[in-house]
Amino acid sequence: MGTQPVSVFPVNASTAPSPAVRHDWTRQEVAAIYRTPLPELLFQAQTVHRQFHDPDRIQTCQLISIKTGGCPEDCGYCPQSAHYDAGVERQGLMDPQHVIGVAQEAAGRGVTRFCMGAAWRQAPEGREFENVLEMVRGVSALGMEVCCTLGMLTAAQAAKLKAAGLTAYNHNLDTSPEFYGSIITTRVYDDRLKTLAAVREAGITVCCGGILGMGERESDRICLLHQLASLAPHPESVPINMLVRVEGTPLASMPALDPLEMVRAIATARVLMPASRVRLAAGRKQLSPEAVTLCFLAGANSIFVGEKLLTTPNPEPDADEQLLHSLGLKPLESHAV
Ligand code: SAM
Ligand code: DTB
Ligand code: SF4
Repeated sequence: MGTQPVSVFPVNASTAPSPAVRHDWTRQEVAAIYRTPLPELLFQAQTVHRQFHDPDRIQTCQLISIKTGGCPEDCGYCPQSAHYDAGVERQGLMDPQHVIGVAQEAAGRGVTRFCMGAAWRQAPEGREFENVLEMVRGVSALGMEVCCTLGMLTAAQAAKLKAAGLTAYNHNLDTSPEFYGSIITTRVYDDRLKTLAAVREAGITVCCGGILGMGERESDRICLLHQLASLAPHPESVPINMLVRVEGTPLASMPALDPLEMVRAIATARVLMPASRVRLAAGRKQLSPEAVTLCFLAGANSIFVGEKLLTTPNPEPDADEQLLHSLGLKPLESHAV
């Protein structure tokens, strides 16, 4: 651990000019930020957070699994991979009107971003893709931010999604390039970067983050954050997931991650990518309200709400509402229209 706090920002937040958004962070700088003594790191993250975001607002997003299980990829963390038996019931692509109905109900509860996930290696062509476009058009018409995560995309598919009203595409780098091959063998890091480039090229905002707690080293977490912060522009949305350990997957018996690693990673993401929305994504059910609060202090300003993530449980909606209320935090209003 470094002992010198890294002074990336001036101390006085109220008089300091907004720091520039940088894409040229060095690995050493990222490591030094990540290893800053935690109170100082939280202070720096808060300082930046307040220059770019309203500290009282948390965006609430909702996920739906529009096509579940049977995925040909072998991602070691994922209950939807056909390579493992995690007891997930396979389900073909949902009916667009059903999905739009779920989004409408979520919008009624103040949810402003709706994310549709599919267990595909790559987005299909033909009827199924047309149905996804219909879902995107329907959710977009509700005035919500619309996100999809469908696996790899071609440039032509990205353009069609954009034309249908897609505002964001989720495609995670998950971990460092070095550790990637220990978790997934059916695709390479570069495939992910290519899809991210196609999304960017189409004018869709990028949602890209990773998973902590898969047995990676601290240096892998630092390297993931460095990769994300080197994307230019930065991903507008950065989901930081804590591994949900699902029985039947190769990572089911990983030791639990120290929640303070989530806090450090979020604070580092906030400092590196000051204008991005940092999402405390999967794993909240395994975190105490105090740990979640520290994640907010570290600069997380987005969460998934609703009973389920894609296939695994999320905290009860009542508990989430109570937590946000007790912290005095309010949901962010929609910016999609
Ligand atoms: N198949 C597409 C893909 O992989 O891009 C989209 C769906 S996939 C389930 C979306 C993301 O969920 C993955 O990239 C991964 O980061 C995250 N994820 C999947 N299983 C997880 C788990 N058990 N714990 C935490 N995050 C997980
Ligand atoms: C992201 O980074 N996390 C979400 C969303 N993007 C698609 C998915 C989390 C999935 C957790 C495991 C599950 O519920 O299947
Ligand atoms: Fe398939 Fe996505 Fe799960 Fe990997 S993370 S197995 S690509 S659904």
